This record gives sequence, structure tokens and C-alpha cells, in this order.
Amino acid sequence: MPLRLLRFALSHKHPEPPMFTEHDQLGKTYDVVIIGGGGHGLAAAYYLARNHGIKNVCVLEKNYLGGGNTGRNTTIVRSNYLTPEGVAFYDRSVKLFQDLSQDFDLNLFYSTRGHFTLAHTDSAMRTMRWRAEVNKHLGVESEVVDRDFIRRMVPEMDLDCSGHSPIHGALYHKPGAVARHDAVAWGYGRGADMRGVEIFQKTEVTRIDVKHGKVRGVDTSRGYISTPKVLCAVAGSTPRITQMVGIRTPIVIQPLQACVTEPIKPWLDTIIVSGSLHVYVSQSDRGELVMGASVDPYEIHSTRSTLDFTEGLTAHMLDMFPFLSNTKVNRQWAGMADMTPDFAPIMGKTPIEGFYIDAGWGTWGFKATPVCGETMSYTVAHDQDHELIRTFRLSRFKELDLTGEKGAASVGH
Ligand code: FAD
Ligand code: PYC
Repeated sequence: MPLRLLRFALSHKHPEPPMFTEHDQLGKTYDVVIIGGGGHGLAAAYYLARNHGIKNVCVLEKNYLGGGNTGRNTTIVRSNYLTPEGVAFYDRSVKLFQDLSQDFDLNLFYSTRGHFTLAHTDSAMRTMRWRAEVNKHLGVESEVVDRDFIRRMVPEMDLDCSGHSPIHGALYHKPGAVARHDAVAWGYGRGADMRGVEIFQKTEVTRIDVKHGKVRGVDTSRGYISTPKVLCAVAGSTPRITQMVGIRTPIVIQPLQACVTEPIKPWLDTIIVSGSLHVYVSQSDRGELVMGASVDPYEIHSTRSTLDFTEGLTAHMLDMFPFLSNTKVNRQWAGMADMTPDFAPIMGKTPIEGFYIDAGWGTWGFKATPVCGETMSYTVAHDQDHELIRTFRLSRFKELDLTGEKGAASVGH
């Protein structure tokens, strides 16, 4: 290797410009401690500082920012949900996404593509009509479309799916979009940092100090912090954290896997989801097909990935798009999805004073990142659940008052 290159390699004179400040030491006390440096934790920190002037806040991340489900998802953003409460909540998120690149001065590659949820049976068509009516009623653009419409928009698709499961029609949701997931985390992180929030990577919360039903502080891998308020935003690690404060939730952790192909020429400018075939796919700006399936059918707290998944997914992709038979899968991975029985999140205050939860994000939480930040920061600042999240309160399970969103989940489960 030429000596000149080696000198650059060994020099510390030209470090990469940091996205946010690296603090040497944890403070002794903060007004709010946020556990989890994924999109949700960072967004809550950003809006606490920006909307509520609460800046004595730290975000503790046991690995690196965005390394959890935020950096592992297939980046689909949409608001075509089933319940009126769900539609209103996710619609707010889609609206917040529109201005984020400008707010952050960072390109999030937010790209509105249109989103098809395919129906392969009469009963699926009924659910699509139901969703379309609820969506339209709340001002969200969704409509049931027929095979001709789908053929015009995606001429490459075999609408008979090789005879296995012919497509009857679809729910078409024009605002459906994709965005660059890491950039969302970085944008919120940088924005929070610029407003005085302290972010610590490689810092794990190991215990939560609760006395007489009230939060007093947290133990971390770098020492103790005293605080009256803790926000738990750890997705697939939620059961470990709720155990620390003695709260039970119905969350179970199931792996959700995804993969990308090699880059190929652009041919897919929309997002396709098939619940019956357990497939969702979009094409990235680099040309890769970004694809996923439903959750693995068992509880396991691990991010291992399997050959079974790739075989099942690619077989169903070929039912719809047989011309891809020579396309290579380049990478695959998994995240830990925090699944709830009704496919809606768990958000808000808890029976422990000063302990707030933002969890149950399963396979559907990336799109909610902005609205979670906005509503959870309000909830923490005012010690009162924001009106948009009341339907997601933890106590709904005890009250048997569920918010059933299974019919709007991205794939069959
Ligand atoms: P995360 O990003 O997981 O962040 C939580 C963080 O907490 C992690 O970084 C973790 O290291 C940290 N942490 C855990 N324990 C501790 C501790 N003790 N101390 C400190 N830090 C801790 N949603 C969509 O809307 N659209 C999609 O297309 C989509 N596709 C998906 C595809 C896959 C393969 C997966 C896995 C998920 C998908 N999702 C999708 C869901 C979405 O990714 C998640 O719901 C969302 O990213 C959750 O964000 P978060 O910030 O809550 O959690
Ligand atoms: O919630 O739209 C979604 C989604 C797509 C893939 C995984 N989740």
C-alpha cells in the first residue's frame, strides 16, 4: 500500500463529521430518561425539547442509534388502517413525515409511491371495502380497485399468481410511501442533540429504581441516574424493561425477517402487499427489491435469519412476478417484533408513576415514528395521555376494549 494512503489510514486528524455530540459522562440527574435510541425514543426526545421546552433529557441506547427495528424494517409508511382511531393516528404520522426532511435539513428519501393491498378472496375484498370506507370517511385517500386498474399500474404482475391464488382486486392507497429508515433516526437524533438532549450509545439500562410505586432513577452500565420520569421505547426488548418495574403486558416477541435482492433496473414504482401470499415488496432507489413476509410463528428473542423464510418468500414472489426467477437475494436479516393480541400498540401512562410506555410496535411501528414522538412527548410533559393515543392504553386488555387492527396488518399472521 502506498505510504501516503497508510498515513491517512492511521491518522486521527480527519475524523468523520459527527451527527451528534459524544458526551464523556452521564449526568447525575435528568428530568426525563428515555430508554431506547431507535426512531421512537429519539423522536420523543426531539419533540420534548422542541414542543415542550424540556431539554434536560437523556436517551440511553445499549447498542448504536437505529440498530434495532428502526434500521431493520422495510420502510413502508401508510395510514390505510381499519379502526377510526388507527386511521386518525397514522394519518397524523404521514402528515408529519411530509415536512421532516426540511425540518431536519436531511434528505430522508421520502418517496410517495402508492400502496396496493391485494385481495385474493371474497372475504379479503370485503375487508378492503371496509377499510376504504373508514379511510374515506376520515379524509384518507383509499379506494377499492379492480384487476384492470392493477394491470395498468403494475403490468409486470401475473394477476392469476400462476393459478395458485388469483387476485380479485385491491385496496389502493395513494399516499403510501417509503423512506430511508436510518436517516429518520439520525434526523431525530441530530435535532434532539442540537436542542440540548444528551444521547449515549453503548449504555444499557439494567434496573429501574421504583419506590412506593414511583420512578426514582435508573441503573445503567455506566452508573446510576436519578430521574422522576422514564420513557420505555425499546420495541423487541419491552418485556425485559417492564419486568424491571413489575408491569405485565400481553406482548410476545416474534422474529420478523426481511431481505433485499441485488440491484436491478427500475420496474416497480409502487408498493405491493399480499396478505394471502405473505409478501410485501417495494423497489429501493438503488434498484434492490426490499421484501418481507409475516412473523415467524413462534416466540424467540433473537435476530437470527432462516433459509425457510427466503424459500417461502421467494416462492410467493415468483407466483406474482415469475420473471424474477434469476434475480439473486443479496442480504437477509431479522428484527424482534413486539406483537400485541389486537395488532395495535401500547402507549401512555402506566400504573407506575413516572413510567411511560411506547411499545407493541410489532410489524407496524416505523410509519408511526413521528406521531409517537409527538404524542409521547406530550404525554410525558403533561403526565396525561395525548388524545390520539387513549385507544392504545395498556388497561384496554383488562377492560376487554381492544383496538382491532389485524385486518390492516401488512401481511397475514
Ligand atoms: P427500535 O428501533 O427497535 O429501538 C429500540 C432500541 O432500544 C434498540 O436500538 C435497542 O438496542 C434499545 N434497547 C433495548 N433494550 C435496552 C436497554 N436495556 N437499554 C438501552 N437501550 C435498550 N413498520 C412499518 O411501519 N413499516 C414497515 O415496512 C415495517 N417493516 C418491518 C420489517 C421488519 C423486518 C421489522 C423487524 C420491523 C418492521 N416494521 C415496520 C416495524 C418497525 O420497524 C418497528 O415497529 C419500529 O422500528 C420500532 O421502533 P422503535 O424505535 O420503537 O424500536
Ligand atoms: O406496516 O405496512 C406495514 C408493514 C409492511 C411491512 C411490514 N410492516
